[in-house]
Amino acid sequence: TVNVFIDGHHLEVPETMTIIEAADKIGIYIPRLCYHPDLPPTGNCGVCVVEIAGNPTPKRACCTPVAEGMKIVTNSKKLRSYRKTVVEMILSNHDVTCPTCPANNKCELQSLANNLGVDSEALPNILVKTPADESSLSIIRDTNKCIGCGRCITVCNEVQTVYALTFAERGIDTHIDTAFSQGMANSPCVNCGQCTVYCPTGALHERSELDAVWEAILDPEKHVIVQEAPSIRVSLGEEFGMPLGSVTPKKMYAALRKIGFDSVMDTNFTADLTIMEEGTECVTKLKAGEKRPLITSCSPGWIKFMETYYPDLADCVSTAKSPMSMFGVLSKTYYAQEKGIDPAKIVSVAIMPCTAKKFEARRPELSDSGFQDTDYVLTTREFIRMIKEAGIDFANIPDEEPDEGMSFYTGAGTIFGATGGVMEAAIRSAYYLVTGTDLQNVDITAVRGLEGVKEASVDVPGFGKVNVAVAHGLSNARKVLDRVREGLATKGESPWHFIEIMACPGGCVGGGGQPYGNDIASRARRGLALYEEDRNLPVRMSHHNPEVLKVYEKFLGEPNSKLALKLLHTHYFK
Ligand code: HC1
Repeated sequence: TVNVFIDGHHLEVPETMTIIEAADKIGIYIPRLCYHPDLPPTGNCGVCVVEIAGNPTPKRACCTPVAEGMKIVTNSKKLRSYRKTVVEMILSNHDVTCPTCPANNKCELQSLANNLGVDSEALPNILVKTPADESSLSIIRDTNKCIGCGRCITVCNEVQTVYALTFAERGIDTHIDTAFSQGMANSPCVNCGQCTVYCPTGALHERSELDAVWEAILDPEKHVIVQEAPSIRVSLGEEFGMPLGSVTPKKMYAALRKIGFDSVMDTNFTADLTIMEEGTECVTKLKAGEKRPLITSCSPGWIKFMETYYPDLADCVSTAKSPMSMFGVLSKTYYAQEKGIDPAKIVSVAIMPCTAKKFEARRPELSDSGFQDTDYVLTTREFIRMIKEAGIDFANIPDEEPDEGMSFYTGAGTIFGATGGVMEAAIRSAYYLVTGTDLQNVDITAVRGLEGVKEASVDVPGFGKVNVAVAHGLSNARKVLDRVREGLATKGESPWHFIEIMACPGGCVGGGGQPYGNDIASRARRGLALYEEDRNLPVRMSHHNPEVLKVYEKFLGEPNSKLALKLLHTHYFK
């Protein structure tokens, strides 16, 4: 450790720390723009400059390590003037249309300019506007709002190892771009949207489908059914003044009904159904002594990543559709039939923490109902806008129940939203499917938490050890997949029987469509909230979900039946 003095405060910190980390540790906030504590620093913007005794020029706190005896000043006339100049230069080349920007009130540049007293009206604006990249079904990249901080590049290349974005050209012409300016849709982008999470401005955001959903709701000819992903219920409260990690499914249903959806159901129901289908597929493979692993299929960012970087493992991916897509197809078949509604009049809307779900919904494979199974996907952020637009006081809206039919869920369904949750839910039911008895302790804690790769071995009587692995964030997925490849090549078998992969760090609670301020600490808190809900639910295993059993009884027959395979399974091959 070393002794440093920040604004006169003495502290002892590891010598590997940077000045900004040391200051954060004692609650001294150094203004910053390109720096984010979740990401390695790039030192691009120069806002976080500090004065160090004995150094004639200020240093960037994000990439200057502490040293023994260092005396640091974080706030002085000179520093305020430097910071203001940097922000003024950025703003004079920025599309300053804040009131209508998707990041309004959440924009880090906006709040920094405000804090520093920058008068944007008085600045010359030299921006030469260029059209936004709207090629992607999920993500819009508006370079007029880009400040060149490089966070999107860092998260895309280092955390996700997707390599869709890069710095292009040199000197004053340097800018962020896709390879050969071909647009996001023609890049390796997997639509995970982590770039939209870490973008400090509105340069990267989801393609909004809000207007189309409002239009459907207001059309008396349409029957609009809505589903909400597991992680939504633990992410809404934070935007409405409730504590981070508040569990609010019943306020969510009430808000959806007030907005005007005709039928309010729940994705968690089809999460349970997914376990029945995927669990059955897994048990069949285990019994057959399959040497290749079964890998979960519900994260669309992961599916596209597989298609791009690991197509040789495509046959290992479960054929079960994601819970969202199972819901979509059932809404236009089972539900339409039960309610006597013409499926052509049904508009199926999904509220997801995920930008890649917008891409998934439009995959041509996912139209087994005879229509596009899921019509529109709104991110959590879009749903929040919708709640605000409708003037709903979310924190105080009285709780309501969902509609019946496709809404009952178990604890297993709700933990899908946290990394390891799908695996834990699957183990709870796979055990039952093999042994015919329920697990005594359903808490599979070895697969919980934010460790990048988690492994466990489960003893299944009559079968033996089942080895499982869980990876979240695509750089972690690579570690697992490379070992699978190696195992298959050298020993003819995978080290694990069953693998869960989620594209986003933390799982869906950290999805690319989650509320602004979606850092690792918030993801951890939301994940814990899902486990808390699981603990408090009366049913915790998918195979005991009464509505799921009813769908099998009335419509599908049994798991992996001919109809179930037709409607609930697919093959993702590029
Ligand atoms: Fe997810 Fe899933 S858990 S993929 O993370 O399997 O998006 O929350 O809805 O489909 O259920 C997302 C979350 C979500 C699906 C489920």
